[in-house]
Amino acid sequence: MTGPETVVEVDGTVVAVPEGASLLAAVRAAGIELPSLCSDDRLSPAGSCRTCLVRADGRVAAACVTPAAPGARVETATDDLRRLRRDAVEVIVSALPSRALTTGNRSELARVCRSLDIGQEAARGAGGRGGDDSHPYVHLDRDLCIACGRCVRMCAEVQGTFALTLVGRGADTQVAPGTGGPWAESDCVACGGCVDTCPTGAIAEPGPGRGLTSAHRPSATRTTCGYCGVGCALDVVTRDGEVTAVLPARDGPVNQGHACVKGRFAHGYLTSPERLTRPLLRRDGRLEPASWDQAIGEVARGLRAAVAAGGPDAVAAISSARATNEENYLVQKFMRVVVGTNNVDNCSRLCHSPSAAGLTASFGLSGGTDTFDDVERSDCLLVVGANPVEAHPVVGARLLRRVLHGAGLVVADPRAVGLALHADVHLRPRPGTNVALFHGLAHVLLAEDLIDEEFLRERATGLTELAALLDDYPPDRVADITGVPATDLVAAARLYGRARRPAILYGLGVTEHLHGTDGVRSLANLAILRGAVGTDRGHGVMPLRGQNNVQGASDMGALPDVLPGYGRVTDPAVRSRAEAVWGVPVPERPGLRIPGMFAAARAGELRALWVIGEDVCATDPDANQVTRALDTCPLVICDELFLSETARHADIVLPAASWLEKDGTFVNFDRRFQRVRPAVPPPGGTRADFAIVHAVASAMGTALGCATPAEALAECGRVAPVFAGLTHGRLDREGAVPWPCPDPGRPGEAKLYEERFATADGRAHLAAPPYLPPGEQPDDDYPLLLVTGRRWAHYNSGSMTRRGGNLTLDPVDFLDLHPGDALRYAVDDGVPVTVESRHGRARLIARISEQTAPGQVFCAIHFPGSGVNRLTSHHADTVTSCPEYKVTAVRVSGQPRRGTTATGQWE
Ligand SMILES: Nc1nc2c(c(=O)[nH]1)N[C@H]1C(S)=C(S)[C@@H](COP(=O)(O)OP(=O)(O)OC[C@H]3O[C@@H](n4cnc5c(=O)[nH]c(N)nc54)[C@H](O)[C@@H]3O)O[C@H]1N2
Ligand SMILES: Nc1nc2c(c(=O)[nH]1)N[C@H]1C(S)=C(S)[C@@H](COP(=O)(O)OP(=O)(O)OC[C@H]3O[C@@H](n4cnc5c(=O)[nH]c(N)nc54)[C@H](O)[C@@H]3O)O[C@H]1N2
Ligand SMILES: [Mo]
Repeated sequence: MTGPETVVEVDGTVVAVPEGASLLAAVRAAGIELPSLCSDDRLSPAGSCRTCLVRADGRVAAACVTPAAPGARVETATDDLRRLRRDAVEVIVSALPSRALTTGNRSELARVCRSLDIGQEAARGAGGRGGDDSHPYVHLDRDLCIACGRCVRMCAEVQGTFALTLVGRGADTQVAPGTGGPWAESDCVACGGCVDTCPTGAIAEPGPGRGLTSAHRPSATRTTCGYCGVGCALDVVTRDGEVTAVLPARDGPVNQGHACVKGRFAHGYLTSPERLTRPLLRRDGRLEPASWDQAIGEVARGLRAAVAAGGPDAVAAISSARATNEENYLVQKFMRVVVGTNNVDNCSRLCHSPSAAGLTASFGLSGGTDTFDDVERSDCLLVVGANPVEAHPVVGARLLRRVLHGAGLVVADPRAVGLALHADVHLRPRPGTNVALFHGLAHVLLAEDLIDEEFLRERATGLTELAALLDDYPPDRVADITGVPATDLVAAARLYGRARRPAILYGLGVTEHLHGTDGVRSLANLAILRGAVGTDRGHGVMPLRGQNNVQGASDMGALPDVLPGYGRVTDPAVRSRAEAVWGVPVPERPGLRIPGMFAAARAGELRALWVIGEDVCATDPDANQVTRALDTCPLVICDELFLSETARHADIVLPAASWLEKDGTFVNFDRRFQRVRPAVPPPGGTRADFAIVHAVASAMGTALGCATPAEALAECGRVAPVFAGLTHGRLDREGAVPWPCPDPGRPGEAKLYEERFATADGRAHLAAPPYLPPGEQPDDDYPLLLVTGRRWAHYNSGSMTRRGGNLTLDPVDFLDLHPGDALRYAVDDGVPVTVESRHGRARLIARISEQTAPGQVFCAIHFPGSGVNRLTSHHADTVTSCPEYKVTAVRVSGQPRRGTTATGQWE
């Protein structure tokens, strides 16, 4: 235990609990279980059910709401207390229908009744209140509601959605969605928190998982979520080789008993009839089933032929940020060792490659600077170009909780995203103007002396150049460039500058721009100016990295210019360390980045492309050109779960296992390695990417070594000293370990740079890039600015979330536009619209909303059929080639409903 303690005596046993803990915690610490139907450790206590009565220093009290006073003497076991508690439970039960206590019922209430010997006959309620089964994942049986309020508190305090309320009076009080209508139409975002806390099963997941909650500690497989980069620990319950329920782990280091709609519920894809279960080979223009032997043989033959015709650099691979570290390690090893090329990349290219480049240049390492646990304790959060409420919901909820408890919040996002509603200042820059915005904030920090001079003197470089540049970015000029009022800019800079421990979190709104790396660096400047990185005066700069394992895919060296651990391929010392382990020379010329691979394919220079778990035809920009590249490339191999847009253009499709079916590790957004374990066997006919890469290597006559994922991680630690302390065994024991972790006997480094920065001179580097405009600007032909991004219910290409209940939650692909623009371009709410850019055309459904600013429209990327990435351009970050997904000039034309004219006026 850390921190001050309180010592109390419970039934004669002396126990110590953290100061401020409740009597209930003390009773539990003494190993005694009490019923406590309105209590959940994740929530503030309510004290409403009166089932946890104890006697403290002579007075009867509800243990859950009574703080443990130092030296208190607590009694729990006297006959009168037992009777009081039993009576309280009996009163609650008497109002419920008998099905509340059926045999085999898994609810907390049923367990409590069993322990108190309360039989089913005690449940004498008439029932008849009805239910709500409108929602795919959350069903309500009103008869079982005991109005304990746990669901309401879970939704408010942990999830921060405030979707639920208690309605009715007295014995008739029950939970209901706050919006009054059916659950499916409420504000519920299906995090599953209410399901997990409900003690009676009134709120439950339909189907075989009904009644299972994390409180049961059922026999389950502990794994790490395979959707986004938060890294939630999940317990997967199975029966007969199928997933019954996915429960949030209470001891999950990041999620702490919480989850979101994807990890918790979106596993229906596993058993989708569309799941690929046999390899496919293109014959006479059509993809036809083949055996694994045939398919692997074809891959090996095709790759050998490509090398024979064009040399090793005529082959390229896109590795998967959805796949494990060990798979990524193996893919890059295969490319370097078997093929002999550095042509390997991963979707970090499309996402946070500017973070990797920018953070490395500013601080030395390619990752967030602090642990999220610290960031969450900050007193001022600056959240920039990120929408964690939808894209990293568990992190979004933890941030919101912090803000509701008093932390300052500045949100910088052109759209009114979820967190902006709670912000002290919401800056709404024009998309593509971040660098000017950040310089504006830095200007105010300097002008108002909100900087840490000692830190700048001792631990940073570049102040003179930056200060000179910032002269050109006074608030008024920045207001002109960004559209952000100067007063808001000043207010935001003061909040950040005056906070005791400010923290920066950011997302793709910073990186996916023509000048994304400049954006990251000028954002990092703020933390450096303020001395809020590598010190106890702030919590640094944290990219909210996207895919479950995008940090790991890059850490493992699935990148064209670096080997595992980020040593440059051009550095002979780095190569020779890898060569010593791999036993072959490593090619020294950096390989192609993803856009370069497509360009080489279109130019006829790339002869084979292996795409592993990335739907490039749907998610890479300027999709028409991507498709052309694949169609020109003589051999395209695709490892997939489904016949994705990319798979349709492949010559060989290999059916792959997914995260719930395989073994390995992922690295989450704050650099924590965590174990991934198979909860169910891969469907017959599929193979893990790990096995596929091994099979191809052997068919090409090379044994890659590291036969198991555990061996692959251990080998990676020999190539890359920063991972040398990490093994599966250690992670099995410790749960999560952050890198850098060079030593098996020492903890990894959660907070970086406390002594020195990892740059060559040990200092943080301020950068002074001038603001340069985005690649596209609106004009008369394309007057609107399209921003693309994410929505809560779907994940990226949607290949997994569209195959299950999430599709009911979010069935169509919307284009959000401002009411003024809707009027101007004669677009009605709910009608199909055509969106055109200089590069292509997409079809979406208009949704009129003030979430987007006038002149801007927004859509997501979750329905490839709509063609959103046919609109996006070839413009990309000048340093890293990360696409400028956030700025595309478009025009919109709708089909006005009857009653409007082309000018939007009512007839
Ligand atoms: N539900 C869900 N969750 C996901 C994903 C998903 O598809 N669905 N994908 C995962 C992946 S791969 C990633 S990378 C992350 C992404 O997570 P985020 O980075 O949070 O996601 P986005 O919605 O792409 O973009 C974030 C915000 O940037 C804003 N923005 C656009 N242009 C600018 C600008 O010029 N300046 C500023 N300041 N802001 C701007 C947009 O309005 C948007 O709200 O999410 C991960 N989590
Ligand atoms: N317009 C626009 N486009 C964008 C973005 C944007 O903001 N705007 N964001 C970009 C970003 S940040 C990203 S990360 C990309 C994401 O783009 P993608 O990586 O293409 O998207 P995903 O849907 O996550 O997954 C890719 C495929 O992997 C398959 N898959 C899942 N798990 C596995 C596995 O274990 N093995 C194998 N072999 N396959 C698997 C899935 O079925 C899916 O088809 O999209 C980018 N595209
Ligand atoms: Mo991403």
